[in-house]
Amino acid sequence: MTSQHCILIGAPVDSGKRRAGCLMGPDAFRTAGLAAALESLGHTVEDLGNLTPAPYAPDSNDGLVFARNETIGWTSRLAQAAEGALEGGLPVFLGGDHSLSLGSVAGAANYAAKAGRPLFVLWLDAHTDFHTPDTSDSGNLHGTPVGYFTGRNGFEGFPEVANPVPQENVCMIGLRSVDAQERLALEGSSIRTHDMRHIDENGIAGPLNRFLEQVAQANGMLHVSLDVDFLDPSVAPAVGTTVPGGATVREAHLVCEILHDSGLMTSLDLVELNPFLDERGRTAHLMVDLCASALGRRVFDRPTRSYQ
Ligand code: HAR
Ligand code: MN
Ligand code: MN
Ligand code: MN
Repeated sequence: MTSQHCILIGAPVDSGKRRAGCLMGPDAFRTAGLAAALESLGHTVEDLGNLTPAPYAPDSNDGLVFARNETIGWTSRLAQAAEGALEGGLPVFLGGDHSLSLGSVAGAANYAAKAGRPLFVLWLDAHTDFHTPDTSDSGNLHGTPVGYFTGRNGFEGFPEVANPVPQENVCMIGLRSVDAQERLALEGSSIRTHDMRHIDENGIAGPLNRFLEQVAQANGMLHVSLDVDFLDPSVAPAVGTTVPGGATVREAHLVCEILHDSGLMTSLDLVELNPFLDERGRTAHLMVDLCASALGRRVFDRPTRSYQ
């Protein structure tokens, strides 16, 4: 197994929605033993501690969009951090809510552009997060990262997206809560969407393997964004936006095991963990176990699949 240098980046972002608690996520991941789990797999681990947002104007919160300026501050700091960390290893962003991915993906895209490689994004989530600030009914910016990094209009005042991720490079798996405006926008897009019915009928490995073939053929970099609510709430209760009917523990591990075997993942977000809602740390531990699977934990060795 190839040893990697894992760079843990705490991103206690809590501005992406109104229910507080994701700011405790990074320390919950640490408490659940993330660094030790990765070291036990032979990787080196560097923990950069927790980031803070770039300076931002106070939010008045008198309009619909919640904590817009604070999220802008986080976006610029996280983009910088992602671009910098990719020089030295595999960044693992410890969220924080999903608005952190406005920055982590935009930064990864800047790095990929410098490296002359295309960036691909695997979005593991109950939600598509494809809103813009104009289309969102809730005004919660954790529902907008895919809209932002694919270059949709409506993000005035946010850092410019220098290298938008092409829609055909985005694959979503686990979907079961999509707003009308998102559905409309997705229908006119080339983003690949796999809802839970598709997974029920066909299994989760097929769509993932097809996407990974595409990444490999393009010599792409691959950012993986794992939202806690990808999982079924019965096994992962510590999230503010539970949606029944999510991925099982084994489906999620299989995704992570296949990701590891592909050797393609170059950065990872662990997002939306709200430790305030957890039951004795079980969600934090499950997310740590999934991260370990994505970095090579397995029961027995099996031949590595080739994507070339
Ligand atoms: N689509 C809804 C909204 O925009 C819910 C978004 C929830 N997003 C997350 N991350 N929890 O996926 O408000
Ligand atoms: Mn490995
Ligand atoms: Mn999400
Ligand atoms: Mn979600």
